[in-house]
Amino acid sequence: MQTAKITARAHTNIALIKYWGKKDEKLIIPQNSSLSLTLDHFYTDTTVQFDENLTKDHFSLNGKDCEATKVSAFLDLVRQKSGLDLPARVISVNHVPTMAGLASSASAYAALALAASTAAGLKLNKTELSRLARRGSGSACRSIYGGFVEWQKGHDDQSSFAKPFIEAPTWDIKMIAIVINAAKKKISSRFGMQHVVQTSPYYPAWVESTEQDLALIKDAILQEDFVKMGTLAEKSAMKMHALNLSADPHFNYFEPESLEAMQAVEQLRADGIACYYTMDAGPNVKVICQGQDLETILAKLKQHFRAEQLLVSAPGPGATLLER
Ligand code: 2P0
Repeated sequence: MQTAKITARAHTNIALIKYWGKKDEKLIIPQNSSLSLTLDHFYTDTTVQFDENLTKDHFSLNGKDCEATKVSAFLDLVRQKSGLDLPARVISVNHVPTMAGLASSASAYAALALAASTAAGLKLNKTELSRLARRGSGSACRSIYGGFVEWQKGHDDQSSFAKPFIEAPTWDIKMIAIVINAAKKKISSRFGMQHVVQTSPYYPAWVESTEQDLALIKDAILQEDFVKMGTLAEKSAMKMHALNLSADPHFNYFEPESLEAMQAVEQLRADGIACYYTMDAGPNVKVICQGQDLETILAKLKQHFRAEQLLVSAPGPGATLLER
């Protein structure tokens, strides 16, 4: 017996209010709610077929066979829910420029959740899909939706999922990813955030102040107040990185060029251009701006970085099934 072969596409997302720390490591319940923007430029296509002729799960990524342990653990959740106890073949392709280093577990697990649950015959609604994707990687629960998305932290498996905030923003927002180092990150998000929860004396202040930042950024987005939104996004990112600097032992994701990028953005701001930076668990800097300023900002950044290091994206859609 073979199930239908199902392909799903999901896009990555950039958090404007960051998720950094878990309450429950196994179920991936976060300490704080977060808010992101799904991006059109970076996505993953994943095909899943369950097949009784296989002896174990197979997983290929960008045409190469890979270790399937993590994918298998995720498929086990789908097998438990559906009662379909068969191995599967999973084929994933990341549509992210190879040098970008931006391939994200968010698009990967959102696409896998949709493709695997559909192939197994489960008809999950978006809330259920978001909860399932969360079990693979926290940020993946946000990639089920397009546009601005809020992950409401909840307190258990049932109550922790993402919700659309504004699914199809009419606002002309762009994000420039400055690729500084495409190598694999030194400290995984999973380890980094766990270490911070356990050792940073500032962690309780993060949780408390992030709730306020989240309420404020939602107001800013509703009012299409770009300056207010960007200011809050930059602040959330720097607070997250301050947690890493305050951990014991401390660590950070900055490289000299990350600081150079941040200074270039600050200089643009001093010159009257509204643009703000954010950074995740790696050295790449992402600049949020409005379409009207894109060319001016790119021209300035090209004084510091090669054109191939600058990748532009706009708000993108939620996870969807592809006809194959
Ligand atoms: C975020 N990041 O909100 C934060 C900001 C990176 C920095 O979510 O352990 O791959 O799988 O839940 O989701 C990246 O961490 O971590 C992330 P797990 P995940 O986007």
